[in-house]
Order: sequence, then C-alpha cells, then structure tokens
Amino acid sequence: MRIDVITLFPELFSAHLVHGVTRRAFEPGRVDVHLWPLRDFGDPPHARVDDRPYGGGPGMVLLVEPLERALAAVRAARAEAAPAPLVSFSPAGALLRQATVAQFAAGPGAILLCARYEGVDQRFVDTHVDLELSIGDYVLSGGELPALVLLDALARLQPGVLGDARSHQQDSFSAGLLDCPHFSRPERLAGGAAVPQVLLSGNHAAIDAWRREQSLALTADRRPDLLAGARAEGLLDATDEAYLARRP
Ligand code: 9D3
Repeated sequence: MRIDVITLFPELFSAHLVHGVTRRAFEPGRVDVHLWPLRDFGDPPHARVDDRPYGGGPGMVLLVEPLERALAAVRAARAEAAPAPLVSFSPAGALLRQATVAQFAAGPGAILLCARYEGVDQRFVDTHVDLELSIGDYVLSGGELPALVLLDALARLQPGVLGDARSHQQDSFSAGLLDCPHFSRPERLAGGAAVPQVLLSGNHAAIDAWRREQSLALTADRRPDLLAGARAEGLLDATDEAYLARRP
C-alpha cells in the first residue's frame, strides 16, 4: 500500500515513521509513505500557499493552485499504483472509526491532505476531495496529527507488525466492545490489592468467560453507544445477553 501525505509540516511525521512498534509497517514494501511539502508547490516569489479569506474574518485559507500542483505531482508519482482516494482532514469531516481504518487497510492506499489555518478553499474540496475525516470533537491546529492517527491505526493492521497474531484475533473477538482489565505480577501488592482469583485458576474457559463479562460490563457502563452498536451487528450471543440481564 502507498500513502502520500501533502503537508506544510513534513517534519511532524518523521519520528512516528522511524520509531516505535509501528516502525516495521513503514519499512520498504509495506506501507510506503511519501511526504509532499506543500511549500514546494507555493506561488512565487515567496512560495505562498495561503491567503486571507474573501468576506473577511480570522485566519488564512489554503490556496487552490498550490494544492492542485501538489496533487498533480502526487497523481503523477502514483501513476503505476491503483487509483487512490484523496482524503482531507477537517473538523467537519466524518468521524474516523475502526471500520474506516479497516477499509483503507484492505485498499491501495490514499492521498492525505493535512490542512492548516482555517481550512482549504472550498472549490478545491468540491473538485478533488473524495472524503473528509475528523478524529473527534476537540479543536486541533491542523490535520497532521489526525493523519498520523490514521497512519498509526493502519500500521498496526499490517501483517507481521503486531508481535502477536493473537492480538488481531482479540481485536475481532471483542469487536465493538471495550477491552477487559489486565493484571500482572505480583499477585498481591504491598498495599494488599490482589489479582482476581479466576485469572490464577488455570481454568481457561472460566478466564474467557470472566474477561467477556468484564468487557460487557465496562462497555455497558461507559459506552452504551458501543454496546448498542455491537448488539445491532449481532456480536452479542445469548450468554452475553443473559449476563447483561442479571448484572446488578
Ligand atoms: C472557528 C471554527 N474552527 C472549527 C472548529 C476553525 C478550525 C479550527 C481548527 C479549522 C481548522 C482547525 C484545525 N483542525 C483540523 O484541521 C482538524 C481536526 C480538528 O481540529 N479536530 C478533530 N479532527 C480534525 S481533522 C482536522
């Protein structure tokens, strides 16, 4: 898969692409990330990429022409690859969800546009952008962190990137629910707090059942919206429903 990123701040991406558990995803032949500094396509003489909004108001707007030059360069460089959507990050976009991440992971990649300032001239969006994405209801200073969020979520879905294949199975097993709590050594802390007895029992059926119940309870308490979604997708069986019904 190939991901092209059009951004005013390519430096923001390098640390993530080079370090950490996702680093392997960005090695040659996996998620091929190409960074395109928008400034390289700015209007002479000072490589201008933004200007004041018509009608007045605060902030600046990214200009259509530098964006179109950058996009043309990306499309030319991708000519060999399968056509990919242009994705723009905006507070007005659709909320990014794991289902969207999974769709991207199964496809040929994408061209990501990271906006800064108040946004992008709407005529560029109307003509070229296939999908606008937001990562949540809080105000950031631009689309770079959202693009990194998508890259990170894509990276961990690449085969061989998570150390343990069971992590993926876990993801799909508990799909749509919050994770259960986890414990490690020591069995009892100096203050007295102990690990739930069932986890020490060696009874794997009982452990699986306990973890499932913990996930269901946590999701019901904290994210009833997720529980409703999981139910609507048929992810809860009769045992799950019986547990939820008898839960205090
Ligand atoms: C005054 C209106 N503001 C909209 C809430 C203007 C504005 C603020 C911040 C326009 C752009 C931005 C920069 N944010 C993004 O580009 C962005 C973003 C975000 O701020 N939150 C969550 N997801 C995203 S995706 C891109």
